[in-house]
Amino acid sequence: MNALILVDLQYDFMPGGSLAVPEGDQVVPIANQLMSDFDLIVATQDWHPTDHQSFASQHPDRKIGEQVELAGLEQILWPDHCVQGTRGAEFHANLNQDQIDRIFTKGTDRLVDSYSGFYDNGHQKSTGLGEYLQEQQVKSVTVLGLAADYCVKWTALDAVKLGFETRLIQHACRGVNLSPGDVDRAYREMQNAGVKIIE
Ligand code: VGL
Ligand code: ZN
Repeated sequence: MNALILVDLQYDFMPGGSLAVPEGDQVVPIANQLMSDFDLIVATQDWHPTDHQSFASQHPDRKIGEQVELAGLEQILWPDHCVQGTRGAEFHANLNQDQIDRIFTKGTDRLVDSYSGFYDNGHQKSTGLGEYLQEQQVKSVTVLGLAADYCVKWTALDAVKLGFETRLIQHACRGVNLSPGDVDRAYREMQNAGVKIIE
């Protein structure tokens, strides 16, 4: 069995969203086209409470892009995004949601962020995605989505660690590039870890 993992194709990561990824919306039609090539389609959904501690708004003396310590980990502060139940947390309306077999939410614990679709950043709690893919006898996963230098990267790295043959569709990913070159570095890091980058 092979699975397609759609990472965070939500309005807040699209142009106009609160944590907009440049050209993020261009990924959606590519995701739709690829769906028919896979046995199983899963999606991750960033799903934060209003007071999530990755939000700069929760740290009055800090600004977006600065770092704090959260759950003993370095945490970049983001604008409020993907708040549970808001439009920004919804999947893009053009995404073929009928084809998605299961959705895994992440970032629900206010005290720890979760870039990977498999685990929180402290690797303490599973979202259930890994167990689900194993139950379904999935051997190979293909990852695409947003953002290439955060959630896509950590999802692909965890997929390799869990023993899945892991591919990434580069033209179906876009990144934040908080620092110039972050996206290119993310692709190199994934490749070095064993992710097969498909151009
Ligand atoms: C993401 C930053 C914060 C992502 C989610 O989906 O890449 N990035 N939350
Ligand atoms: Zn988030």
